Amino acid sequence: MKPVPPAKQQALVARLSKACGGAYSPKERRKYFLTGPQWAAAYEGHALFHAPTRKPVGYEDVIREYAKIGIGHWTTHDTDVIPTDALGTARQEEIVSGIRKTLKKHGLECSMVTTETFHHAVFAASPAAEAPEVREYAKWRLTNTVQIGHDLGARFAVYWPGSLGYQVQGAIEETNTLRWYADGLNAACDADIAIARERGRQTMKHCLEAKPFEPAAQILLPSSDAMLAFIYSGLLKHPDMVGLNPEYLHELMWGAAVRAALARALLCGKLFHFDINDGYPLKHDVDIGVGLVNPLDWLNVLVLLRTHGYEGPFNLDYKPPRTTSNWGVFSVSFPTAVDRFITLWEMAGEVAVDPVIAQAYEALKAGGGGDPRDANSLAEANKELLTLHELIAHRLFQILVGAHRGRVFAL
Ligand code: GCO
Ligand code: MN
Ligand code: MN
Repeated sequence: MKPVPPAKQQALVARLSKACGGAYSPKERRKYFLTGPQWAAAYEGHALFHAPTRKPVGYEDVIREYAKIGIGHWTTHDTDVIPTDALGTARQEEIVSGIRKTLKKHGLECSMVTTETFHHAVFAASPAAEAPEVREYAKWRLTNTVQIGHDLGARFAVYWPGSLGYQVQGAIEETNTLRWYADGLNAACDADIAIARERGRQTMKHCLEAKPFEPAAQILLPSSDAMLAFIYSGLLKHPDMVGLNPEYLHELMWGAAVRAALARALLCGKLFHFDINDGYPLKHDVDIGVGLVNPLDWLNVLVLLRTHGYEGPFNLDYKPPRTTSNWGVFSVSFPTAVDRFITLWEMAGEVAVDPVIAQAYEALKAGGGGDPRDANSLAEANKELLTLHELIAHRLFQILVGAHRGRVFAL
């Protein structure tokens, strides 16, 4: 094949993406509580070892393109849209009112706001630094974000304390740092209660997001489970207002079974929000689009969430790869991520009503009888039934590849 000239490349990608088929309509996509982060679409492809490969994109473009795709909700960090120096000034009000207008114009809602407490040099020693003035500043940032959230009608606030940790051991005293971090969250919840009362609105759901590695070398709250312990530690003034925003990849990164991590959050009533993406265990935070690495695991995750009636947001917190162009972000990356999610969600519905799986679970729960005081008799009584575990896994694979609907390969 001859080289494809740059002017013809978009048309080629568009033709091949059409050839993939299976795209849902924007109307169908809007039925799901899918939320699109400003920072995900605006990610320029940069990293420690990478120069940017894409041009900056502002909120107007992101919101307009999300609307076209059928992503009905938008999420943002404070500094994704407001320069640090403009926070709390009249410029903030102007920007927030511009965002409100743009959202309205395109029929989108802002569902979640989050505070950037990791990028700026002021947070070099985390938002819970030793210096009381830095902590005062962090509290102000968190409460300012809560106010922006109310201004934009958001129902969720997310906190990712990735800088809460250390590079060298002994430099900080962990119990102090955690207490100081709790003070910041308490200030955010208090501000929320006051603003909600004043404006006749509901308070927000405050969601903690864990990541086991990066950017601190050692992280004080590295997993969703650590955060549950923190919520119930007695340090929080309003533990009922605080829950979790697990991220699929962040649990997988430390080698967890993501589904089990989510199950523990569900049991505590703390699964408030969910960041969806994909990647590999024991690697850095590659933030790949949902379903591209672990579709079978994803199917299982969604079976669990459907079974338990999870109704919170699915936040598309991934990073379009550096090899995708600015045009490709909105024409390929986001629509295909959304469509894989919806397909997996539908498959999870099929798992829930699959007669093979239903009968297998029922039989397993009925058990094989036997004498409850006799280990050998119990083992014998259940021996053949337990083969169903592997059969269930095979059936899930069949549902993933469509074999349950008659899709066949050469037999
Ligand atoms: C990551 C994190 C972030 C957070 C975001 C919200 O992957 O590095 O998930 O994307 O979700 O900062 O606070
Ligand atoms: Mn991540
Ligand atoms: Mn995330």
